Amino acid sequence: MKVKQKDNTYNVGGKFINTLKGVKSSTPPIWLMRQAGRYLPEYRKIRLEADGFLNLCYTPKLATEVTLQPIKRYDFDAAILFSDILIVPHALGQNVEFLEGEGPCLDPIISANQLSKLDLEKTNEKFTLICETVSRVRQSLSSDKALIGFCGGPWTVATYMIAGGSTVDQAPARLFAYKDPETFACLIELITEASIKYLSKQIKAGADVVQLFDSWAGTLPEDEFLKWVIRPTKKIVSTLKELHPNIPVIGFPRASGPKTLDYINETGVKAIGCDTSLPLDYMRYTINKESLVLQGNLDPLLLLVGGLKMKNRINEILEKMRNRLFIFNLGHGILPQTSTENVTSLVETIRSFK
Ligand code: 1CP
Repeated sequence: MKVKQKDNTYNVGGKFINTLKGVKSSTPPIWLMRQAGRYLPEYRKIRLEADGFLNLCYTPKLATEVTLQPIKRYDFDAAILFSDILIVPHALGQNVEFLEGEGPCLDPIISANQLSKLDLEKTNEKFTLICETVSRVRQSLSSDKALIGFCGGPWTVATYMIAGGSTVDQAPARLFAYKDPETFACLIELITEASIKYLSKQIKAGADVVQLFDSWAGTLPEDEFLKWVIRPTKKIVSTLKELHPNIPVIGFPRASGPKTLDYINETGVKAIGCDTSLPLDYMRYTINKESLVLQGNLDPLLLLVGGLKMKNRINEILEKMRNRLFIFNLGHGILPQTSTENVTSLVETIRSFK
């Protein structure tokens, strides 16, 4: 049970949850997007033992171990469930594979015919397996650490379902939405319903907070952004608020630039993940909403480079975010080539900031 203490702090989730509830601390809580993954030798070892990436996601014992690896090594303030945003299409019945060295490969949705074969009822079995990992992690994690559940934003998930994988700009979904908006709206609605069901199940299993990864949000012009990013996100956030009023939602509408303000004002997210391209002054002063928690936004390439250049930028970010509700993170996922020493140095730099 998450109980509010006399001093206004909370008993589960430590500094991370306290920040999300409006309690400031001397240095910000830290986690990194994609913190469990290929840059870690201990991850690569388990990944070799597991029979494929999806199998790793669906094996609670191994997925639990991988989720906890970055916490053991770096003492981050939050663990993020080890899974993937493409679990939702897979659970709905779409064929999804992760080919070695090539990334995701899906049987693309090219018309209403493929869409009609997907089924919300089918998701239970796979969602249950993933949520078994959530409850195992929560049991193993000390109470001062938070557990982040997640799924993809409906728009971003739809881009993969339609393109059948990664492309440079995920344009096939944009094209589909222009040509056949009715069918596209049905797809977005299905993903939205599945996401609500999935996140709610993660929360019941022990997730203390959830993040929506809308990595391709920035590709849309404003009208489309409203239809395919803001409205579905608003539905997810408002339904989760009704079902689980104490669970904060972090939105990450990557590369949305000035549309980030509409996203914040319309969706009701508690925290906003800022990507690398968002200026610090914009974060600190233009997003003028003191109750909103900011998260971000060190360039993952600077973490790769390390040394003084990285430290200087970290200090610049921390200085700008002084006295602001803030969670330290990267502006996008950690790169597989990143050295583990640079991550150690990042954590030390943040925790020794005065
Ligand atoms: O071979 C391997 O080991 C697979 C590499 C890998 C990993 C470690 C993939 C394939 N997914 C993941 C885990 C993952 N993915 C997590 C949990 C771990 C953590 O954060 O520590 C999360 C939150 C994701 C989210 C995810 N998957 C996003 C959103 C964030 C982002 O980076 O933009 C996206 C777009 C995906 C799709 C995906 N999964 C994997 C790949 C190679 C891709 C395609 C990425 C692309 O299009 O560039």
